[in-house]
Amino acid sequence: MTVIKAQNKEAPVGFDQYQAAILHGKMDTLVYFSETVGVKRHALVYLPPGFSPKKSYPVLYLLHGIGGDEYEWLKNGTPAIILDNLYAQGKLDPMLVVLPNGRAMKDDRANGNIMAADKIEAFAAFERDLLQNLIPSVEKKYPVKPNQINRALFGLSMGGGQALNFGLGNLDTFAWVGGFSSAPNTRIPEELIPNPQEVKDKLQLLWISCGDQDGLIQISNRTHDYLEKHQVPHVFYIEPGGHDFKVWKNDLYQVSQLLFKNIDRSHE
Ligand code: FER
Repeated sequence: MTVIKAQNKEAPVGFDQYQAAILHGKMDTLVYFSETVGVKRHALVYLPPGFSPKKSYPVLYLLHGIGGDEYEWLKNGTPAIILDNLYAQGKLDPMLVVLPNGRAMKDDRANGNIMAADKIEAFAAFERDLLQNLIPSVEKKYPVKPNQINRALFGLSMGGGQALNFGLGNLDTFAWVGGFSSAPNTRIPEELIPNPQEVKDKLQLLWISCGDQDGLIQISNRTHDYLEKHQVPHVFYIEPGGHDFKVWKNDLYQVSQLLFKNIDRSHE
């Protein structure tokens, strides 16, 4: 069982500070037609420094929370800065990062009552949009390595619940799965992981993290307890902090360095 202790593993000072003197990735916008919702939808895509259409890349799908949309990570989490800095230090395997809108409904803005039943349902409906509409559109527009081993699904809070539900529910589509401060939309462990052996066989990484002051920590604890009971290897990472972007930025810093590494690519 892999357990990372938080104390000496937090991101170093400056990890989220813009540095002019290094190479920078680019933010792109993907517009795709969603048959699931019946409208055009938008996702942001971070292309790593040195991106070339002649190469091909694995993809991290990174999901937002209940009060956010496809811009939430960009506005509050500075993912491009964090990743640019890690690339400059040679700490990442090149990947695309897709920031979708996880509220699969016609008006997908976080307006009005963000807890309204139709909006909560739209977070569940995003599973179909992701699998049937977004992923195929990403793989059509960008030079992307296909297959489960090259897809990661992570998210924060409501998006953490989605990442765990959809990732563990589609083990042939994603090999790297995790939730940051996952919300009550996370399935109960018995439904989330009905077949622990299959998770052991198919996943490269299962990540559960939460701030130690977060009111939702019980969700992560119960998932971890079940995984431990069934001896499913995973990272359980409890870090100082609450339900906020200080924690999620640190999570992105930690997780991105684990992704797509140590895989046998001899067959590609
Ligand atoms: C809830 C509390 C929090 C809930 C969702 C959240 C669906 C989500 C929080 C977030 O995304 O930050 O009871 O129910």
